[in-house]
Amino acid sequence: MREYLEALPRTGPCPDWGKPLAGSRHVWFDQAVTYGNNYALDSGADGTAHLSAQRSDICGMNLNRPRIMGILNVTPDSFSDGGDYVDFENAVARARAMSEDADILDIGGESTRPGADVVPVDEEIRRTAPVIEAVRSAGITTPISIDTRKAAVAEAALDAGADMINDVAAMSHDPGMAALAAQRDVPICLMHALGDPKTMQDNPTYDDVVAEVAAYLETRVEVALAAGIRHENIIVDPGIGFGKVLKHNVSLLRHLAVYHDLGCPILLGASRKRFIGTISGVEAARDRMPGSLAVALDAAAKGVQILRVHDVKETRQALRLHLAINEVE
Ligand code: HH2
Repeated sequence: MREYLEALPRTGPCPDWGKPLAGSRHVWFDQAVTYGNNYALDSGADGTAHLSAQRSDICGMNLNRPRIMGILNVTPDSFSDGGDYVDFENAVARARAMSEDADILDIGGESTRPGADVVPVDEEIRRTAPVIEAVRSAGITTPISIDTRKAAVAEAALDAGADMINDVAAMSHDPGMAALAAQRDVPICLMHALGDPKTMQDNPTYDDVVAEVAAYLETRVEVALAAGIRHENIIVDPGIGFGKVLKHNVSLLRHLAVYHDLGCPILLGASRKRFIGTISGVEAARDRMPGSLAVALDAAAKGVQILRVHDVKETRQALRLHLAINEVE
């Protein structure tokens, strides 16, 4: 496994002696360490240009400031909003409400919570494609991402008006996913998961979760490139809660800046997840919004470009304040 460079992120407008982190308008760095070894490099050192380079636009969005991906689960059993939006009208109404504050809508028809069963392809298409069509017919133009591990579901969603693919299995569940993303030339998020949802929380173990997740994502980026997916279309995600216990999630969040070394935009999905309940002592997933905001702002301060959240309006308000204080004028 190679060593990864971790920029030490600082918020605020970038001074003369620093470099913007991934082209950010509110996060910069003047030091990067080799993850794990605390080997400091100065700002002029070779090897940090890819840490500061501006990332490519995704779905026409400049990623020099954090973007919000609003979650719409059209499932009966998702861990925090299961059953809320299975009704067609409710789903479109929720998409409309979120589109006021979200930069992307992430629509999913299969829960990937720990222990969840696989949903048959036909059923997943039946849940998602008509909702995407209806959202488009309703004149909602916000970019749509399809949250699926299956190429046939992604294809039906793209045909119905979706713009990007969010694959929590990083194209390992369905090898057809890589060819589809390449052929349709759409952005794809590659997320790390250890095992599949059914078994992923059965005692996951790592020697070094941060480095192992980075190495996995790096390999999946290579697989994607080899399949003809353009680098500009690849997003990476460390996969909070997917085959990780509390200490793993905390390590990943502490060292999120390591993933800038992969040269792709970073997406983070931490919203309302179990570790927030464990740390804060709040049992009900729906009551974990304040903890979710704390994690979202911390991730934004580490230069994470896309925040996948349930509480879109609240996250927008928090980010507005964060950017008002820290962004370049
Ligand atoms: N988390 C979930 C689903 N999709 N996609 C990405 N890229 N990153 C994530 O962390 C992620 C994801 C799980 O959350 P949710 O959709 O709210 O629940 P469920 O899987 O139960 O539908």
